[in-house]
Amino acid sequence: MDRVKELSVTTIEDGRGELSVFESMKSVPFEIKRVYYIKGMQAGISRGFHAHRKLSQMLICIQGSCRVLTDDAFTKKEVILSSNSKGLLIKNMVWREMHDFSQDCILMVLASELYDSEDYICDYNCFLNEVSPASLTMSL
Ligand code: T46
Repeated sequence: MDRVKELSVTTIEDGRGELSVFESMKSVPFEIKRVYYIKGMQAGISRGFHAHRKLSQMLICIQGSCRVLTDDAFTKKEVILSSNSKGLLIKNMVWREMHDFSQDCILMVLASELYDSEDYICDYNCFLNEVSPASLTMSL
């Protein structure tokens, strides 16, 4: 499944702590136009449940952990994010769900586009109907 990829994040650790680096078009394979993070999830809460028509993103759990389910309409994949040294690249036209957030989880997301509510596909059957070779715009 090449629309979802685990990437390593350069993390420099010294006696003072850790520093992690994200560079557009280098370790992050797109121009970063937006950064957001989610935190403060209550136990049992899940998020996501949508795909994006155009947007590609890289998810990094900078604290705590969560489980990310992805589905490109052909293959489902589950990844546990529990380290700030691992990023999960999710290209456009991939259904995603985030589950099992730890109480201290901070999930940071680097995005290839500005926020656009029209880019979301929130109905799974609509997502399946829209998947076509022409819709798969981003390649590594
Ligand atoms: C994704 C996963 C990983 C904004 O106003 N601007 C923004 O940039 C974003 C990301 C969200 N919002 C608003 C839209 C909703 O009213 O914030 C509210 C919560 O967003 P949403 O329900 O989409 O949150 P999640 O956690 O389900 O999904 C988010 C991203 O929206 C999505 O692109 O892939 O994180």
